[in-house]
Amino acid sequence: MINSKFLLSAMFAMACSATVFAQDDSFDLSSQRGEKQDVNMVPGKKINHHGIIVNPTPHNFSVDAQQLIDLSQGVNVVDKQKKFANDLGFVKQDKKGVKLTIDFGKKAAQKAGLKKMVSGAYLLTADNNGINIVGYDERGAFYALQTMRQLLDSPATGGKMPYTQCNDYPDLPLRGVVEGFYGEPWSHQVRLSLIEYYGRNKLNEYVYGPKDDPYHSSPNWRKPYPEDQARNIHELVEACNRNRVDFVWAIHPGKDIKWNEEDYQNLVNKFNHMYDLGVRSFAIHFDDIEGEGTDSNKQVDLLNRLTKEFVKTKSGVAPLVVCPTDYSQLWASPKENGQLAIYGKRLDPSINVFWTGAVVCSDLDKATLDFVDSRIKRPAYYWWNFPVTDYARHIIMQGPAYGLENDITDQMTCGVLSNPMEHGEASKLALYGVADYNWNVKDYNPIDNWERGLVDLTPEAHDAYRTFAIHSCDTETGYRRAESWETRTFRLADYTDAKASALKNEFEKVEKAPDTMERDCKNPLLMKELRPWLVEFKKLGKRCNTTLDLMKEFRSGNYASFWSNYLRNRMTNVDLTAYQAHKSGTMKLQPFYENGMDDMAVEFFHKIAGKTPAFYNAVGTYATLRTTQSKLMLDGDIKTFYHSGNSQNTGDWIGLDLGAVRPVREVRIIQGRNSVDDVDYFDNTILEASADGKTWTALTGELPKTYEINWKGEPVEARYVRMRKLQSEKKSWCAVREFIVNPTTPESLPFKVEAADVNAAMPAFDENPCTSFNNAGKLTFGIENGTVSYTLLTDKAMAKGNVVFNQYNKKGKLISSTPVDNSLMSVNVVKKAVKAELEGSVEVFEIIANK
Ligand code: 14T
Repeated sequence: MINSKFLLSAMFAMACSATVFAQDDSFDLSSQRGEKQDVNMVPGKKINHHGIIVNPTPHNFSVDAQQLIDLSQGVNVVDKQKKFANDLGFVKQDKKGVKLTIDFGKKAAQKAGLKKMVSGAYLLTADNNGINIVGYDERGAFYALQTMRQLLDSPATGGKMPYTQCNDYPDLPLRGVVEGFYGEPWSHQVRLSLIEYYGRNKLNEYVYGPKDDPYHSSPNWRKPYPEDQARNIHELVEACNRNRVDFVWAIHPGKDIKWNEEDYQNLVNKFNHMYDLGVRSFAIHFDDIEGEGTDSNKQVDLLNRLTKEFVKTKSGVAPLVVCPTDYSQLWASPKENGQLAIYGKRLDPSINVFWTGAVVCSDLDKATLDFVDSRIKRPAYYWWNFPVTDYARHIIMQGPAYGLENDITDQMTCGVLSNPMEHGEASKLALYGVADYNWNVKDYNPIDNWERGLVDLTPEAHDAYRTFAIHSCDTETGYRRAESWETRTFRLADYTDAKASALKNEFEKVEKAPDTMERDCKNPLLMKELRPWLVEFKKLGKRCNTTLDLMKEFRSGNYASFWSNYLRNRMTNVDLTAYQAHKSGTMKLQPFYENGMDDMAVEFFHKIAGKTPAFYNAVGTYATLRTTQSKLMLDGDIKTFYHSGNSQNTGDWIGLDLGAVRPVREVRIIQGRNSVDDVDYFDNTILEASADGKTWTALTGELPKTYEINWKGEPVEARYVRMRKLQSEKKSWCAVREFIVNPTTPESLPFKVEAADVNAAMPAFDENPCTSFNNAGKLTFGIENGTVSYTLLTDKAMAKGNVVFNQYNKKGKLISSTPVDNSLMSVNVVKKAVKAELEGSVEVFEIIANK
């Protein structure tokens, strides 16, 4: 059941990536697990348009850019039905100028030979007789003007009109946007800016349904809008009318609707109120609800009665639209008595029905349309949950709009609506693609569209915007999107100067892009939305760039300088928190940084200590274990967790590679997102160890329903430790908050440690150079026999005051005191010394005893 905001966002992250498994009746999303985490590549490639850019891509389009009509004298507009006076701002008008005739209507369209008699179709010709526009309807003629405007704006025409033949039409009748996300609804200003963008890109639907508008959803759907908001809605309707967009006002009453006369009247009253504000199209959203509101027959009764008593009696009202509760194949009942089949049998045929596809955020394919269409007995209205980010609000999706099959027809869907991000301006890039796809399904080329969209949106800064966008696409755990597909990163072991210099080039672009956009981008609304991400993006570029420099320095063997520079490239907690709120580069850039820094720390330790550090890597049957996400179970923080991103099966395992065969004496595992009632854990496991990764020794017996596994015993020589899932029915994902092998404790050390907080000081002795603690006063420890010197890894540059390394004899007398003046330094053990002490305020990474 959905009972908390946290659960909601965690759950739909998963519901956004799954193979299909239909459920019967319930809406228990916690049992609806996503499966697939594959990231499909972006199809298509950039093409040469020879300087003629029109979006959406027209059908039957030919332009001769060698023959240009000069419009500098102005055009003589013959607007036969006097509808376009406000749509011609892009040309100068002059009665003596080139003739531009505009007409529309079925008859005129037939006479002119339009290829398809559908709303929005038009013919645009330009030659020595002038410019001629014939629309199938007013909208079609308006679209012809959009095409003409784009031709004049195209680089190849220099503001002149090329000879043109364009017999164009939309493939899908309903194209547009549903403001249907959770989170801050768009501002009035952004909505107006978007509506104009719809018009320019031949989108004709704007469904208004922001989940967090209180007057859209429960319980306030019954109330009229306050005056100022009502005025704004009226303005939106007018803006839509100007742009030949249908404004559809949606209501979300299902959380508390009572199927009685009173609530029916409440709904009609609200619709009448909206009608008075100019609204002529209405939708009812029954998504994300449970209980009474989900009753399919009652939903149908309501919709059919409204059709009869409201839609058909008021003048000019368009047929209703509905979002069913079963809007996704993930839980839609496939049965005869399921919601979709009931709609199919009973719902008024004029009503369109939304559908999100195989899962909540899914690609569009024929298989899922077949599933829904055969049940609802009409072409579904595709609600595409892209680029919505309400389930991953730290992400801004700037990648290509892709995942839409090229052989979809209007017999399968009546159109595609995009549910965008709460960042409206930053969603335009995706909408540029949605508009193109809807209009011309077969020719849709996602990469090419994205390349054009970048230029269209930020003509003055498109290179910089491209650099930001290509590294800001994926969601990590939700609807997976290709990212950084032109960037080749590498691990330290594979370093070559050639690879490094290619990457350096890219990182420099990343570092510079934010400043370039600040300087050149002329869209303040867009900049306002992107800015928090741009700030983080620049820092990301810088630390990646420095990582390359560090690799070079490390390889040159200048370890002292390397270590002090390395320290400055670590992310502080403040850096981390800031990055986590506004992430980019999650697929390649940040992993390059994290892996690079880890690799160097490991190799560095090897070089200076002469042994393999206790730095462990996750291994196992899940692909996500090989990504940096698996570090969340190795970070010593029990609030964060690794999440498998795939369902569990008997035989699956999650483990650690200890880097070398070691005596394993203790293992601690904390499973689940919590240890009380979470479903995401192996509910039947066994703990095993192996020296070679092939033959495994059981450390425990069968462990049913055990969130926390604690094992301690006679040391076993092993390089790998794992928990393996034994027989059970559970199919959910698996979460692990911590996976600890051989924790360093005061008892596990062969010498005595004294400090204000002894446990907190353990990172100094854990043989892991990536962990540290902040020494405040004195850290004292016994000197083992045979120790000739100590290597100290600290952060001297950040130390407050003096730091000294003291040595004492048996009687407790101070016999040596050495100032610590470098972050990497070695101190010899003096004769008779039995105790050592580090004194001063300094971050300590490792104290290595050399024997
Ligand atoms: F109406 C639907 F088509 C739909 O997609 N509903 C919501 C939508 O408002 C939201 O923006 C979208 C993307 O997060 O997903 C739907 O909301 C969900 C989906 C879940 F799987 C809410 C909770 C879930 F667990």
